[in-house]
Amino acid sequence: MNIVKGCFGKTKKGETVTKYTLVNDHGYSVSVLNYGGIINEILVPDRHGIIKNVVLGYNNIVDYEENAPYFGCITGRTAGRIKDATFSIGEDTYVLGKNDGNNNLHGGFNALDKTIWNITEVVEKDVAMVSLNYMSPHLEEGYPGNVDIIVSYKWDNTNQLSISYRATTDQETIINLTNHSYFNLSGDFSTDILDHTLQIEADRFIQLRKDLTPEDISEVKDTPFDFRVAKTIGQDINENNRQLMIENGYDHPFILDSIKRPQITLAHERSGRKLSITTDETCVVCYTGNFLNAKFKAYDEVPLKKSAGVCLETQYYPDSQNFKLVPSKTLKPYEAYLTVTSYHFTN
Ligand code: G6D
Repeated sequence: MNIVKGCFGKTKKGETVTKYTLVNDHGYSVSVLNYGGIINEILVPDRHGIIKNVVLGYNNIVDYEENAPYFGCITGRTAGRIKDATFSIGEDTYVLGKNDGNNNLHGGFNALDKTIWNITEVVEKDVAMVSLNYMSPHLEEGYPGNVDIIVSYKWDNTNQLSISYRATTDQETIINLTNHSYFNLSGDFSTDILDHTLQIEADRFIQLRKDLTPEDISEVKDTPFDFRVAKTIGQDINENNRQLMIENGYDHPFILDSIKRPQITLAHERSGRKLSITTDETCVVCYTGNFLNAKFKAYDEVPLKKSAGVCLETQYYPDSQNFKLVPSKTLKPYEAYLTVTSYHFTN
């Protein structure tokens, strides 16, 4: 195991962006930036041992700062949308940035995806890890509490990437973190992921309003949202279904089965690459890159098409303070927020 550091560039504010590449003994690697905790590359083999990068991203910081739909980033303080960009805790109401119409998306205008994180490195015999730390001050982007956040990326010799999210606060607050990587297991970003097979152990999903905030809970049975048996993402994506039509594809939280592991499996038949995701979280948002288009050029050269990548964002119920059909969840001063999601790549 090894960690290779390299300069990735400087932000508009002149902050140095460093790339940390975690390399295992097989030569397969995960690269992470201190800017936004972005997963910049994941290099894993196909069935013939050919190594390709399987996540969308850029090889320059300007594009990440100015033209990135959350490629690979730590997302928060709250992943997803907060209706009307407001929430209450007890008698107190908090107002967040309205960076998505009338709602807050992914923590606001200058959220964790645009933050410079302090990184520490650990290399052991079978594990390489980077831990990213950031102290988010009280009322940053409108959220209460001085919140100390640690996100760790651990890469090992079985090609498993484990992401742990930890946080503590000095005042009751809300926090719901995820990673927003776009996977394309073919490694060819000129293609889309409609040929990937996906299995999600979820009997229910969350229906969204037209403004994409959580509205209702529905069974997946007899709908295009039934991924309990593996099927290609493209099989039902163009069905005449209201939820698919308002979202221009899948962009929905799935409520995960609490027993079966791994809960999510993504596979690409032609290359033989497979991704198995195991999480202690309640939901996964499956977003099929519905708004990707040629203005996004992966790694400076490949103009993307719609659905060039699929996001599988594990998290708690989105907007649980406002979405009354799920238990609301806050972080209190005497508690610790801790959640772990593992991504196991096989071929
Ligand atoms: C769109 O609705 C989707 C989100 O789910 C996604 O995270 C974002 O694009 C990148 O707003």
